Amino acid sequence: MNPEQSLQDFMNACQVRVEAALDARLPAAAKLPERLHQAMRYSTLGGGKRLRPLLVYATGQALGVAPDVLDGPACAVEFIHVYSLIHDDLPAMDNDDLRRGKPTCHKAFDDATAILAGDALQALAFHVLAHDPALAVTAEQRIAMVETLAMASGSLGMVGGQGIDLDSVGKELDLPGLEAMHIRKTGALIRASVRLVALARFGLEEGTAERLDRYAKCIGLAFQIQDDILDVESDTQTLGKTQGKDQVNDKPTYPALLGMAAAKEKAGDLIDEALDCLKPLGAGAESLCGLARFIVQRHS
Ligand code: GRG
Repeated sequence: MNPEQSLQDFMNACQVRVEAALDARLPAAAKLPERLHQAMRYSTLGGGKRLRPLLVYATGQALGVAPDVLDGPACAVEFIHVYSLIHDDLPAMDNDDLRRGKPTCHKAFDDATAILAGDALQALAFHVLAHDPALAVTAEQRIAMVETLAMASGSLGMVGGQGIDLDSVGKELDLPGLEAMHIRKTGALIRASVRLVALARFGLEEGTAERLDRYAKCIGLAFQIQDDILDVESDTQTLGKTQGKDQVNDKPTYPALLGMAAAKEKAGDLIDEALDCLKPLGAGAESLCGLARFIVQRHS
């Protein structure tokens, strides 16, 4: 099997796995309040690359933590991600009609239901981490995992990055400013996806945890650079969301600041650095290596 094929197999298997795990953890559509639960299921199920859950399972593979232990953390990071997408698409934020190839939550339902669906998915993420019976860890580990996800999601993480983004409209962000925004907005949750598994692994040596954290930080930034590149070079159908919005909204991006060629080079350098971090982990880190490459090779 060539390495690309084995990555594709790994991704397919994890995507199927996490779809079932998400389905099982979401409230049934027929459960009161039905419309809210339908909206949560509509936005969560049947779409997206599932990059953050993939990182959870791939880190588990590298550290010898079994997938069934990790279904809860994989769902928790995806629930936070989906909540952020629902809220980001609202008229008060990015005002988008299309997400994952279908109408955004507030278009398919209404603004108020979309706000509630995002709120409830966020709460569900923490419920799953705090409660999931298959997550075989000590109470201390569980608390550390809840704390990690809370920090990554809140005003010092993802929401803080969105805050910087909102403040930056119509202003010139320089490269450090742009980086500070994306390290929080996109990077924090990607980093948490890897860190949650390091926390779930008993007796992990500090050096390995640090290398994994550096890997995650590099791919998080590379992911955002590629996102900016695709906003210029791809099309709405392939992306499953409206293409070209960064330029229309006059958003600071890596291609705008650095030029397209330098933006691609920077993304490539970050992936090289990420791959370097994984070298001491050996063959078990193959999927993490593959996901790093996938991040800059993806088309959507
Ligand atoms: C509004 C609470 C709140 C937070 C907003 C992360 C974020 C902060 C908003 C998401 C909007 C966005 C388009 C961010 C840019 C990068 C990004 C996270 C893209 C979407 O992630 P993918 O490509 O999406 O992993 P899929 O659909 O594949 O899961």
